[in-house]
Order: sequence, then C-alpha cells, then structure tokens
Amino acid sequence: MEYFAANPKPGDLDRHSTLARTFIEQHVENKRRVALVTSGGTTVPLENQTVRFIDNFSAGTRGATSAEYFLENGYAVIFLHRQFSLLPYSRHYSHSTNCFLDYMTGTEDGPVVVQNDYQQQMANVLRRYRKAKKENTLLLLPFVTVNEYLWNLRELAMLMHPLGANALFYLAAAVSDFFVPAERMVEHKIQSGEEFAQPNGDVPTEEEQRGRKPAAHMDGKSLVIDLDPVPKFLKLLVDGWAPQAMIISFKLETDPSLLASKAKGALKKYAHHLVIGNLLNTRKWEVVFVTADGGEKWIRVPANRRAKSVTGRTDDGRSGTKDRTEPAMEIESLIVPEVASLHSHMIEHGDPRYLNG
Ligand code: 9Z3
Repeated sequence: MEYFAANPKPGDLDRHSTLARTFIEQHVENKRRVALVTSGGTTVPLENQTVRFIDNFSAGTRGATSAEYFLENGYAVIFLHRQFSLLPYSRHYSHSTNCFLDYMTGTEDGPVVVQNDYQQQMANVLRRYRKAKKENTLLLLPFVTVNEYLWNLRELAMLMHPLGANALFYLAAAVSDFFVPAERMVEHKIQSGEEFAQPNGDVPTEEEQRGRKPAAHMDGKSLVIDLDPVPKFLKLLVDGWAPQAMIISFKLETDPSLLASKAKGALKKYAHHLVIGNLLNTRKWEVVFVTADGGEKWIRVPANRRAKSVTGRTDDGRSGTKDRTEPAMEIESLIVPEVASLHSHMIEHGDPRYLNG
C-alpha cells in the first residue's frame, strides 16, 4: 500500500517482529488463542525533530484491563500499547493518586514490606502476573506515533496468519483520524516568533520544492496545521492483513444520539465482526455491542457496582457509595467473556460472515 512506501518504517519494528514471531510460534504450537489488544492514544508529530505533537485521548484503561481478562480467559495477549500508558497488572499501582511507595511500610533500614491493607489484593495481582510471565502469555510492544501504530499493526497481523481463526484483534487504541505525512513534515521546531517564522508561500521551502506544502506553518501570529486523513486501515486489516481472524473495533463518540448509527456504519463499511460502541462520559460502565446481523446489545455494570472516583463520587456523578453492596466491577470483566464466547462460536461453527449466503 502507498502509505507504507511513503512513511518511514519505525526503528524498532524488526525487533518487535522477532519477539512477536517467537511468541506466536509458541502459541500456534500449543493451540492457544492469541488476542492482539491495542491500547492508548496515538500521537501525530508536527515536526521531524519532534517538539510538538497532537495526541488522542486515552489512558489505556480499556486495553490494559481487557488484556488481564483475556489472559484469565485462556488467551495469550500481544499488548500493542502507547508507551507509558497503563499496563496489565502494574495498572493497579501505577498512575494512581497513591504513589507506589504509599503501599509500603517498614523502618528506615528495612525490611520494606507491603502494608497489611494491601497484602491480599497485591498477592492476587502478583499471582496472576507471575502466571502470565511463567507461561509467556503476555508480550508488551510499545508505540508512540500513529505511523508506528500502523506499521506494527500490519506487521503483527501478517505474523499472526498461522493462528488462523485462533487470532483475535481487539482494537481499543484511540487512533488519530488525521496525520502529517512524512513528505509534508517540517524538519525543525516550528518558530512562533515572527522574525524566525518559516516562510509561507513566497519562497518555496524544502518541503514545497519536494512537491507538497508543509503541513504546519505560521501565518502571521497564527499556527496553521493542515492534516491528511489516515488511510482506512481497518479495511486493509479485514480484507488483506487478517482475513481469517476475528476482528473487533471500538467506536468512541461523545454525542449519545450518534453512537449506535456510527457503530453500525463502521460495521457495514469494514465488514468485520463486532463494533463495541462507547461514550466518553459513560465508557466505564456501559458499552453497546453492534453485530453484523443488526444486533444491538447493551452491556452495563449494575449501578451499585460502579467504581468510585477519586473525588468521592461515583463516576456518574452520584455522591458517595451508600448503595454499594458489592465491590466495584470492571466493565471489561463483562465485555471480554462475551467476546471470547463469540470467538468460540466462530472457531466451532465457522465465520458468521461467510455462512448463510
Ligand atoms: C475506544 O473507544 C476505547 O474504548 C477508549 C478507552 C479510547 C474510549 P481509556 O483508554 O478509553 O479506557 O481511557 N477506542 C477506540 C477509538 C477509536 O479510535 N476508534 C477508531 C474508529 O472508530 C479506530 S478503530 O474509527
């Protein structure tokens, strides 16, 4: 595809490829299902020597949490994630309002141990983390830019071919729809001071001489950014890179009235297996599954089991936890078994896209 001829291969792609090949071979051999879970936001650099970039919203919670539940459900997981976003298992202690040292106790000379209050929960996380390490069922591969994400996705999809229908794509990363193509990227930091601003129009810049207008330039005191659309990679993944795998994408919206129709539109356009729709403000306790047969099924965490936010309010704004009778439930504990069961059905009965017709 033209995109890959025009945009540079990431420096660590070959290393990722070697790691993934060995990992996949092991799981092909033991007939384990492998989920490629993508997670976190992609960046769009504005300069080659990048000082400024555009980012996409995502903490990586959906991806990291789902990865743990895939492992619990017997999958091996390739976790393609935004560098420094949440990771399976360590997510319970990183990025929280507590510093990890707040979980510790001990005298100045040691020994330092985990506080009593956290012992049980940490032992449980540690047991699951060690199991994944021992069985080599979790491979962590980082990306930063949308270009790195696309190169890695294509490479991994090709490497996963030998898995056949045992491969599952769970695309939770928040991928930018727009980017700066390499041929229109300026080399140096864009200057905001007018006396150093790069010329706009009068004198052709290096990028203009190469045929295309630079994607970012100063116009007086304003910075003007002109982005290209990211190619429709989902189409390529479904039709070309992973034709035998089960493919699940997420659709993020903020306007509730658009969610179901946008999810249905994506499914129609790309003809994959499932779109999971979610709204920015309610994503932690409700999602909608949209399937090719026109099905629309909401999955919800019961109101008394929604996580309490750090401000002491539940995430939906209700105060306190008075009606909480059970510990908080993660919605991924409902999503992933449902996905795994659709996957089992496809493995046992054939791809629903090619049946009935
Ligand atoms: C999602 O919708 C994810 O569920 C979230 C998770 C990004 C909302 P957090 O990481 O958030 O838990 O904070 N991801 C997919 C969004 C997306 O970019 N979809 C694209 C599209 O619909 C590409 S498949 O076109």
